Amino acid sequence: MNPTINADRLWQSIMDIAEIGPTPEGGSRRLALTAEDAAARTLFLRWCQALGLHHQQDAIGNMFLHRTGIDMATPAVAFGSHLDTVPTGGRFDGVAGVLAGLGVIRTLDDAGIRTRAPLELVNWMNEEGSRFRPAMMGSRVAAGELPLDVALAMTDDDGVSVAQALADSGQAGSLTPAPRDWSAWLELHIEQGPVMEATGADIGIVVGTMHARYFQLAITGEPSHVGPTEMNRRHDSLAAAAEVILAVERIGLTAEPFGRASASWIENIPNARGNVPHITRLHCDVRHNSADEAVAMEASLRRALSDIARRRGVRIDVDPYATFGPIVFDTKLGALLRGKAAGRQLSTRDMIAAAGHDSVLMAPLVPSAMLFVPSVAGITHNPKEYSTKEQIARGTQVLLDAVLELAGTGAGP
Ligand code: HGY
Ligand code: MN
Ligand code: MN
Repeated sequence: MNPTINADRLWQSIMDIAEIGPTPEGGSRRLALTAEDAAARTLFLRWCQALGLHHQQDAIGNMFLHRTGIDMATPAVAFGSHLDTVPTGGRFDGVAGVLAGLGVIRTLDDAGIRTRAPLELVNWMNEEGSRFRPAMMGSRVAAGELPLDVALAMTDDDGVSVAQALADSGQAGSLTPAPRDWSAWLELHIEQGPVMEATGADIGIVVGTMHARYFQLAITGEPSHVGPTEMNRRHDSLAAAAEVILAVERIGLTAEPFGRASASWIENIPNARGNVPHITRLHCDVRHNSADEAVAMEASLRRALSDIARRRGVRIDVDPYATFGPIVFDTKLGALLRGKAAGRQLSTRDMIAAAGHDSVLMAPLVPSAMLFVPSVAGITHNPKEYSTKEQIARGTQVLLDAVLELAGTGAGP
């Protein structure tokens, strides 16, 4: 029988990380490469080095913690997730997957098990894309989907570049970002939706993801005075942005239940009383289970933008800067996870991920799969985000069982 995950220790490590960048409402705020993110990385690294794991870090800040196997020539079995959060983050998004991986390794150590293949635990840099776009930045660079120099030059709202933030936080590694020598990639993640709780599923087998299309919009009008300028002489970029935001929402509502669309970031210039705004920048994304439908949603968006621009005499520039998915995860790995869950008398449900995950970038490179644990009331990107100790431990146990099957065991040094 495989060793049993120490649920209390795993839960405590999640609570210890949650002490870093805590928010008053009980959540976590650790934007990528901030002091809080660096502090969480330091604590995580300390835990890993206490286990004798070998630390490598690449030039975009991805962390790789390597546990030797009996047969070093064999590609590693890899698993992990991300420690960065959104501004209104909870304590479990990403963290659960990184620390579940740590829990697997700690449990193997406790049991004196050396796997045949090496193991590799990963913390991906800037999965959220809240501070620096795009989301899944670290895994995109490692997968070769985003050039390193383009990522390094991206800036946050204060004009700080990724390169500068890496230097300031001490997170720039020496390794050139590149795909790693892995035989399989697994990611445990919270569901971030209500389906598993509503259907009583213990383990979500993520069989694929939505297709998402991200846009940076720039609306340019004309600065003028809020008093003397008659309404029909204005080219108000903020009023145009208001129409755009509602058009994005309407596109999402029309695409329900498998579509989503959100405008989530705004910058307004000069944002000054008395001044009709003349530059307003927005970030929005559309996503759908079907790639064709997501493309159709983009077409609707572009029609709406043209109409708004024409009626209001403003220019709207569209930067379609990133996408993700849709991908189908490895069916053999999915079957392995399903079988390991059944072996633990856990119920499973096949799921499609609506959120982005670093596994999306790994899937084309190496057999990849994800497993979900339930989110209480489906709440996420919210301080009230919650999964129970038992839910996370059950998922971690399935992860351990799958890792042992993939990596193999055997007597050894
Ligand atoms: O866009 C995304 O879904 C990412 O997880 N922030
Ligand atoms: Mn996440
Ligand atoms: Mn997230």
